[in-house]
Amino acid sequence: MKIRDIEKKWQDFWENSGEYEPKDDFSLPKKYILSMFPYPSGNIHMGHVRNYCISDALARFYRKKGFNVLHPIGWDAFGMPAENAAIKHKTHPKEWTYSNIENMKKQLYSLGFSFSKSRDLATCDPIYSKWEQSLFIDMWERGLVYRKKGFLNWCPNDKTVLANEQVIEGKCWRCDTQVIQKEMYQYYIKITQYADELLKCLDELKDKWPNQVLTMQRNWVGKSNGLTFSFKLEKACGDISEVEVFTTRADTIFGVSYCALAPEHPLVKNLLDSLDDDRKSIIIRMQNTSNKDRSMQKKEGVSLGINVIHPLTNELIPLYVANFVLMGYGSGAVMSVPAHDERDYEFAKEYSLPIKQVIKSDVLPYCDDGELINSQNYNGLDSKSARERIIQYFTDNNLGKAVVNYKLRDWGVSRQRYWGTPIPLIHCDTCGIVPESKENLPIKLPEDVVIDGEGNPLDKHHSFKKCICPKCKGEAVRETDTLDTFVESSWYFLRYTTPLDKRDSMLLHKESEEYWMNVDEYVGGIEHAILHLLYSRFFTKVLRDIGYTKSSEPFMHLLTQGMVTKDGAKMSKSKGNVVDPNDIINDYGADSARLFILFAAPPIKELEWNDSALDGAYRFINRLISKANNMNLIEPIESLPNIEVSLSKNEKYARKKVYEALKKSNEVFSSSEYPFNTLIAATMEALNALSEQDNVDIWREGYFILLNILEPIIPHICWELSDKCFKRANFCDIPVKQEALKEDSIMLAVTINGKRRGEIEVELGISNEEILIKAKESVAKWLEDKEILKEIVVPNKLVNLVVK
Ligand code: ANZ
Ligand code: ZN
Repeated sequence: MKIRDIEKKWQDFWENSGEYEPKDDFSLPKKYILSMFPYPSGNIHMGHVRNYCISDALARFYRKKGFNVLHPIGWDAFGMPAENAAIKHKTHPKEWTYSNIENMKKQLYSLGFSFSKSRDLATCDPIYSKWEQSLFIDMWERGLVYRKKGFLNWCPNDKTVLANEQVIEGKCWRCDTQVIQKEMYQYYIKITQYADELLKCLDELKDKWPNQVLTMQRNWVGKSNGLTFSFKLEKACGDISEVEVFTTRADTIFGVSYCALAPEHPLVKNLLDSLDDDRKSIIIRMQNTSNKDRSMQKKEGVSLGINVIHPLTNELIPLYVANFVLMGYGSGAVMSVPAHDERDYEFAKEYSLPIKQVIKSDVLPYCDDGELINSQNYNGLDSKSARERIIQYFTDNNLGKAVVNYKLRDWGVSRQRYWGTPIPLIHCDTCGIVPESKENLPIKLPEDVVIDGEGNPLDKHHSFKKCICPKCKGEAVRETDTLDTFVESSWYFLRYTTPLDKRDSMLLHKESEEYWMNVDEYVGGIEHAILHLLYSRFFTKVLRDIGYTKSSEPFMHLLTQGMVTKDGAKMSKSKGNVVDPNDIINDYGADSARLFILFAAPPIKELEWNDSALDGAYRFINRLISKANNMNLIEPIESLPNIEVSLSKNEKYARKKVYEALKKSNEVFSSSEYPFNTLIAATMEALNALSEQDNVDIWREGYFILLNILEPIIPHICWELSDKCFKRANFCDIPVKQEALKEDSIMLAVTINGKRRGEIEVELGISNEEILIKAKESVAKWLEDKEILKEIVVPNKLVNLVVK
C-alpha cells in the first residue's frame, strides 16, 4: 500500500471508531490539551500545522498513558475578513465562513490529528451567540459593562468606523481619505476592576508560563504607585482653576520646568479659541491622530501661553500641550522634568525649555533613582525615601494624595460591524438602556443585509432594529453594535467542556466543566501573549464570580510555539514564501510532514523550512517500513519475546538504544518545553543500532517500543505497523527495563603524572588490581625506564600513575 492510502485508511478508522472522543467517565484521570482555535481564513497554513502537531503529540501521548483526553478544535468564526470578502466577492459572510470551515476541516483531517470532534464549535453559531449574550447580560447586571464616549477611527467619506488594521498610514484602506478620531458611544467591559487579581495570579503561573509572557502581561496591566496633586493656574480659565497631574517620581518635583496636557484635556478645549490659527491647527491635527501613531511620532507640542504655580516653590511654570501625554492615563496631564525623563528631555530640547537637575549624575537625562540635589531640605536623601517624604508632606498638607495607577484600560467591546455577536441591549425612550430578556436569546443576525463597506449594515436594517422594550413593553430600538471577536475567544475553552447535547440548554455543563477544567496544556502563538490570554484570564474570573466555574486561572501550562520561516523570513502571502501544507501532504504524506515539523526545531524555537530535512523525514518513515518487512516482523506475534541474557555486543547495544529512546520519550513529555527533536533523534539512533544486528527477538521488542514512542508523532505508520506486527496488542504504556540500560563496560582514562596518555575499556565490577594491570599495559611505552611511585584508581573515571 502507498503511504497516502495507509494514512487514509487509519484516518477513516479513527473517524468511524470514535477513538478520539473524550469519555464521560469522570473517574478517569484527565488531560485537557488545547491548541488556540483557528480563524477560518480558507486554508490552513504551516503555523496551524505546527500548532496541532504539538498538541496532537501531547494528546496521543496521554491517551496511551491511560488518560481521558479532551483535545478539541473549533472556529473563531466572526470578524472582519468575512465582511471584507463579502465586499470584494459579493458573497455572504456566513457562506464564506462556513465553506472555509469545511475546507479547513478536510485539510486537518488529512493530517490525522486526533481531535475530539464531538466538542466542535463555531463562534458564529447562534447557539454560541445565545450564551455569549446571556453572559453579557449577566455582566451588565453586575455593573461590569458600561457605555461611555470614546474615540474611534472614522472615515468621513465612507461614514464608517475603521479598525486599526484598516487605517493605513493615517488613511482609510478603501478610499484613501484622511481618517479622523471621532468621539462616539461605546460599550466597555470593566477589566480594570480585576487589575490587581490579574496581576497577583501571574505569580502562580511562574515556571508554568513562559517568563516573557508573564512579563508582557505584567507590563500591560502596568501598576504604578505615585502621587497626584494639582498646580494652580496663574489665572483661572473658564471653570478650570487648576491642573491635576500624576507622577511616579515625586522625588523630582523640584526639577519641574514645564507642565504638559494631553490634546484632549478639558483645559485645552477652554483655551483653544484664544490661540492663534497656527497653534490651533497643530492641536487639532494632534487630536485627529490615533494614540498609537502619536507614540511613534517625534515629540511635539505648543505653548498655551499661560502659567501654573509650583506648589512647593511658587515658581511660575509654563503650560504646554504635548503629543506624548495621553488623556486616558492618570489625569491627562504631567509635570515635566527634562533632566530625569527621556520624553520630557526630548521635548525640552525641541522647545528650548530649561533643564533643572535634581538627582546627582554626570549625564542627562538621568532616569534612575539617585541622591537628591537642588531640592531644598530634601537634599542628600535617596530617591526612594525622598518620594516617601514628599508624598507624606503632600498628604499631611492636603495638597495631594498617594495613588495607584494602572496602564490597563477598560475593554472597549463594541464594533460597528455586521459579522459579530449582536450586543443584547435595547434602547427605550422611557427606560433607557435595557438588556433583552433572556428568553428571547439568541438575538440572531439578519441574513438579508447589504454589505458595501459604508457604515454598519445592521444600522440600516429596520426590522432588526425594531423591537419591544422588555421592561415597559413599548416600542424600542435594538442596539446595532456587535461584540469584539476577542469576547468569543475569551470563553470558548470553557464551552468546549459542555457536550453537544447540553449546549442548547446551558452555558456550561457543571460536572463536565469541573472535570475538564483547567486546560492542562495550551499551545499557541506568542502574538496572543497579551490580549487573548489576558481577556481569557479575566473572563474566567468573571465566570467564577457569577458562579459558572470554580477556576480562577484557565491555563495551567502555556507553550508558545515559534514562527515558521522560510529563507529567513516569516512565511506569509505578502512575502511569497509560503509552503502549502496540501502540497506537502500530497507529495510526502502526513506523517513525513509531522515528523519534519517536530524534528526540525524544538516547539518554542523558530522553525526554518528545509526541503532536504523533509526528504530525510520521508526516508526515515520508509526505512521503518522496509526494515519491518526485511526482518519478517510482519508475521504478527501473540506476546513479546523474552530476551535471553547472553547477547552479543551489538545486540546489547541495540537494546540499550531502544530503551534509551523510551526513557527519552518519558522525559520529553514531562518536560515543560517538549523538545520532541531530541526524542526523534533517539529513535533514529535506535533504528540504526537495531540494523547493526539481526536477532529477530530484539527487532521485535525494539519495534514494539519504537512504534509506541513514535505514535504521537507519526501515528498513521505506527498504527499500520503495530497492527501488522503486534495486532495492536498491548499498544500502550511500557515500563523502562533498567537492566537493558545498564552499561556492561566503561571507558577509563589513563594518565601519567596527570597527563592523559591512553584509555581502557573495562567490564563493570572488575577489581582495582585487574584495572591497574590493563592500565599499565595500555601505556607501557610511557613507562619504560620509569619508577612507579603511586597508583590511583578513581572509580568510573580514570587511573593515574605517578612516576619518576
Ligand atoms: C514626573 C516625572 C519625572 C515622571 C521623571 C517620570 C520621570 P508609569 O511609570 O508608566 O506609570 N505621566 C503621567 N501621566 C501621563 C499621561 N497621561 N501621559 C503620559 N505620561 C504620563 O509613568 C508615570 C509617569 O508618566 C509619570 O511620572 C509622568 O511623568 C508620566 F523623572 O512625572 B512622571
Ligand atoms: Zn421601556
